[in-house]
Amino acid sequence: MGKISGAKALLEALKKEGVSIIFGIPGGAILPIYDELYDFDIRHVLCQHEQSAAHMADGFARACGKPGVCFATSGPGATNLVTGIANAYMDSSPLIAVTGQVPKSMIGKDAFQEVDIIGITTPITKYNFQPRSASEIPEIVKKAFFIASTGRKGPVLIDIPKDVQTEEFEAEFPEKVTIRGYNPYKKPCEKQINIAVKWLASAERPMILAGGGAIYSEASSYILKISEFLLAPVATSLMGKGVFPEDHPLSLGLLGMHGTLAANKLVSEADVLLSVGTRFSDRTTGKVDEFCKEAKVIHIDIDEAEISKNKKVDLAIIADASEALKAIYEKLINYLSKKEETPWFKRVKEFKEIWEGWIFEEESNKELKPIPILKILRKILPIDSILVTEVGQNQMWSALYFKVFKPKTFITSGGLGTMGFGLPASIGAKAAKPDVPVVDVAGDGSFMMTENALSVSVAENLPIIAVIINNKVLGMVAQWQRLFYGKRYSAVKLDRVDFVKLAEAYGAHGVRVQDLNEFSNALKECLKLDVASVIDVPISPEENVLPMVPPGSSLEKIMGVEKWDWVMKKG
Ligand SMILES: Cc1ncc(C[n+]2csc(CCOP(=O)(O)OP(=O)(O)O)c2C)c(N)n1
Repeated sequence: MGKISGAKALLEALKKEGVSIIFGIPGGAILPIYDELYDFDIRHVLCQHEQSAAHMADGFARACGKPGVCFATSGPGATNLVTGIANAYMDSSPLIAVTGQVPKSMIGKDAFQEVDIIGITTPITKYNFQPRSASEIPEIVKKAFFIASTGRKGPVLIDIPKDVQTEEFEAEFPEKVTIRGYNPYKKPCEKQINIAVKWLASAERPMILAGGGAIYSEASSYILKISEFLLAPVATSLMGKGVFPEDHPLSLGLLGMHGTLAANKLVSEADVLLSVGTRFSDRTTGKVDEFCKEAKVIHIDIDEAEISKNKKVDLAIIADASEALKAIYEKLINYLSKKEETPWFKRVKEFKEIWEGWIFEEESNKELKPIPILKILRKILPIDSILVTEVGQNQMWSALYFKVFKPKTFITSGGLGTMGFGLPASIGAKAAKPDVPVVDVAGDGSFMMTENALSVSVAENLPIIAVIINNKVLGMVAQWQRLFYGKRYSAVKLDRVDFVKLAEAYGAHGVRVQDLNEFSNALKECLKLDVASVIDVPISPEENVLPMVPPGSSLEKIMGVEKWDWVMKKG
């Protein structure tokens, strides 16, 4: 190939990894790379803030499974990426962040726009690199993609000093890399599979808990097979939403602080829990000492560090979830015959009927309220549409009441809970899946955190629909103040922005609706547009997300389900 610069080598290497889109903002320390980009056949999406660039790359990755790429300059550009990188790290999303750095000779001298981004991101990346010569770049890029997209996925940062970007070298691009001590392809151990099969086969009340790892490992089909074979109901963590079709008779929906009545109640009745790719976060387990006390817990995870970190488990299978479930299923079907109608399944049906009867009963009026808003969204959006959320009540209403049928069609900031994630992540998801509608369900507070990404959506022709469930407060904080702090509403009132005018200022379509009919019509209208749109949906600031398990309580202490006391006691 002859001599090329480090900058060009970076872009060539990214192309070889199949990168077709990059989200970023240029600046002095990354200018050689942007100069090369001028001649490159890679789409660059110019963002308004690096946090959004990282969330866009993250949203892209979650929608299509391939690593997303973002660029930033040194110093403030790099530090602005930090929230986005931490967000991707907490949710195991594959992300490649490339930052410019001051020249090598100036590192450590408090040079203009110098920051130790390697030091800063060490705890929030799966790995990070700083090439000291251009010749290292091809191998580093290959390694970065390998690390980001294998095993437990996650963000990798490459920080490139400016003089390394301009240095010329005789480039060679490796086809493959190996990394000492890093073996992401873990096969399930047969002995452990046998034990799991024995336990599951003899369980009277088996249950499956699936998390984000099950989505990343494409384990859906085996979860479905095992669930149907054993009549084992499936609950998911927030990150696992979509791995099991939520209209299935064995779907219990979300488990945890804002889980469904069925999932939270039945998990403590299960006698064997098969948990797949979930980290037993406190939001999922409630008080962990009380979580699923009666059951033998099997934990399948690719990351050994997760085993018994939060929940002490009885059997660990450290392996790719899909492979482990395939092995379990194939043994199970030789071991026993498919279960038909069990008392446990009857109980599942009973709980589900109560739950669905409540949330899906016809609304008697047209008032804008969270549940019917989510119901309308589900009714109108095609099945493949991607729903992204912000953080707060909007997120939990979506998780509870918007049924998802396919993996990768529900995108949310589960681990870090980053307000401002949704809008840029939805733009990234739209870039990954241009042919499906992408809707960001937002709270007014979250939306304002990265609202300038709307201009990116318009300028770059990546149209999304933002549905702002506008309660004019920091709703989830207000809910906690209402329920746990005696209604002392400290620092939660918003109502500062006209979102219709704001949308118009960015060149987007803006509309405010007054009732459910208007909302339906506005949504249908926006789906026909090829520009970003914002639907402002005013609701009462008093709405709560219920049911809810108070923080630190066991999952059985569900608030907001008093009318089903009788069924709770029966168990
Ligand atoms: C960046 C960030 N800052 C603060 C918080 C704490 N927080 C969690 S939910 C919430 C309120 C969210 O309000 P809004 O976006 O309006 O959504 P709502 O709860 O009203 O649906 C806040 C402030 C957070 N999660 N993220």
